[in-house]
Amino acid sequence: MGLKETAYTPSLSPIKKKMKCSQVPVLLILLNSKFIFAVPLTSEISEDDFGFAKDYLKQLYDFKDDSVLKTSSEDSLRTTVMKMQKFFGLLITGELDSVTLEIMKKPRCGVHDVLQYNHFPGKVKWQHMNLTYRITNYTPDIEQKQVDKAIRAAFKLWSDVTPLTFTRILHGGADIMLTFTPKEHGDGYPFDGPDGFLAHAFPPGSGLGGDVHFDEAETWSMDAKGYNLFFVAAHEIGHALGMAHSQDVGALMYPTYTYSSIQDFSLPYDDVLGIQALYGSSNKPDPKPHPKTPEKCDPYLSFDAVGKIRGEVMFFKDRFFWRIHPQLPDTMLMRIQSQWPELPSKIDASYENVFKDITLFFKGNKYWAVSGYNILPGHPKTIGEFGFPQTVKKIDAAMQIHQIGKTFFFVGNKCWRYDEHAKRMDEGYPKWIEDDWPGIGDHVDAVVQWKGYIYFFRGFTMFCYYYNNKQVVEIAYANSLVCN
Ligand code: TQI
Ligand code: ZN
Ligand code: ZN
Repeated sequence: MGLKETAYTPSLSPIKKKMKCSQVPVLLILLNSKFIFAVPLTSEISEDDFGFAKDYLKQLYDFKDDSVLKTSSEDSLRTTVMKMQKFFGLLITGELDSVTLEIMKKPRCGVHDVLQYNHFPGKVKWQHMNLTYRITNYTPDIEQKQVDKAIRAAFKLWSDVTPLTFTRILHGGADIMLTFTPKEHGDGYPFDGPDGFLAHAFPPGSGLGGDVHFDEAETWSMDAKGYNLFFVAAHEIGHALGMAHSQDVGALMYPTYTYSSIQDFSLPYDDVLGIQALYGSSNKPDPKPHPKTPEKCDPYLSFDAVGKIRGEVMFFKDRFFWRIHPQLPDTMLMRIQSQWPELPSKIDASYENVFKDITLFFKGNKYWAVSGYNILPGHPKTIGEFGFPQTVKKIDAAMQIHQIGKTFFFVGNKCWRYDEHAKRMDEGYPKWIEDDWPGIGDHVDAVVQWKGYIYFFRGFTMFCYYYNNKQVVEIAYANSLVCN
C-alpha cells in the first residue's frame, strides 16, 4: 500500500543542516563481507605503523614520547597502549598488536577519548593516603545506621580505585568531617533551604579543608525520594579529595543531580581517571567495570533504540540518549533518568504515538508511556496489551507510520504490525523481516521514521529505507545522524 506522495517527499529542509539520506557519509559495507574485521596478517608492525601508533597515542592519550630515556619511553608507551586497550575493551597486553593497530586506524572525529574530569586549581590533594572521616551528626530523615552505610559506600567508590583508605573515627578531629548543617553555619557559605544548594565540600587541606556539609533543610533518602544521600555524599567526597566538576555527562562529578539505581552503581570511567591522576591506581583487584560515556563519533557506536518526541529524535545508548532538535545546532547528550527518573537504562525500543501525543519506551516485557516529561499513570504495563503472545519476551525495535495508522514492532527475525485505531495486531503477522523489509537483513536494533525515510539500525550500520518503493537507498554508519 503506497503512502501519499506528500508524506514521503524527502525533506531537504535546511534545518540543522541535516543531510538528506543520500548525502550521509556512506560506509562501504559489503553486506555479507568477511573483510570488515580483517587485520594485518603479520604480528610485526612496520616503522610507519609504529610512528602512526605513537602519534595516535600522543594526540588522544597524552603519550609523552621521551625517546631519550629509552626504557621510560617503552614503559610509558606500554602503559598508554594498555589505557587505550582498556578504553576499547580489548585484551590489555600493552603490545601494539594487530587488533589494537586496526582499532587505531578506524576513522575517528579526533575527539579526545578521555580527560573530561577536572581538578581544583593547583591540583590540590591530600599528602597522605590513609585518611580519617567522622560523621559528626545525623539527619532525622534516615536511620543512623543507614546514614553510616551510605557514607561508607560513598567512600568505598573512591578507595576501590586508588591507594586511599578511609577510616571512620567517632571522636575528635578527622581529615574529613561530615556534618548536617543549618542554613547559617559559619563558614561563609550559608545554605538556602530546601532544594537549590544541597551540600558542599572543601578541597583537601587542614581545618575546614576536606570537610563536607549537608544542608539539613533537604529531605535526605536512601532511594529516589528527596535527595539520595549516597549519591550526594559520593559527589561531595570527590570534591573533598580534590576533584572539581567534569564535563562528562555520565560522570559522578558532572554538576547535575540525577538519581539512578544504586545497587549496581559503579564509579564512572571519567571519575576513575580523574582520581587516579591525583592518587594513582589501586593494587586491589578491580572487578567492577567502570561505565564509559558513549561517544557520538565512535564509528563502532550502536544504539539500543531510536524514538521521537514532539519533533525531536532520540538515540538511546545505555544510561544516555542523544536528542536531535530541529532548532538546535548540535545534538545534546543527556541521562535518560534526568528526564524520566522512573525509566530504566538500556531500553530496548521506543516509538511516538502521534495520535495520542505520547512516546512509549520498552524494556523486556514492560513498557512506559510519557507525555512530555511525565510518565502516564498505571505504567509500566506489559507488552501483552498489544496482543503479543507469551513467547514474545521483549521488543527489539518499534516505529509508527502515522500516515497509515500502523505501528511496526521488530522482534528477532520477525515483524508485527499493530493497528493503532483498531487497537489490535493485523492479520497475517508476524512476517519475516526479510520478506516485509527487503535489504535490511534479518534483525534490527532500532528503527525510526523521520523526514521521509525509515532508518533501520543494526550494530554500527544504518540502512536508509524508502517506504514507497520498499528499497534500501543508502547504507551508512549508525551514528551518521548524530556525529556531525
Ligand atoms: N553544591 C555544589 C556542588 O557540590 C557546590 C559547588 C558549586 C561546587 N560549584 C562548585 C563544588 C564547584 C566544587 C566546585 O557541586 S550543590 C550536586 C550535583 C550539589 C550539586 O548543592 O549544588 C551534588 C551538591 F550537581 F552534582 F548534582 C551535590 Cl551531587
Ligand atoms: Zn558549609
Ligand atoms: Zn559538585
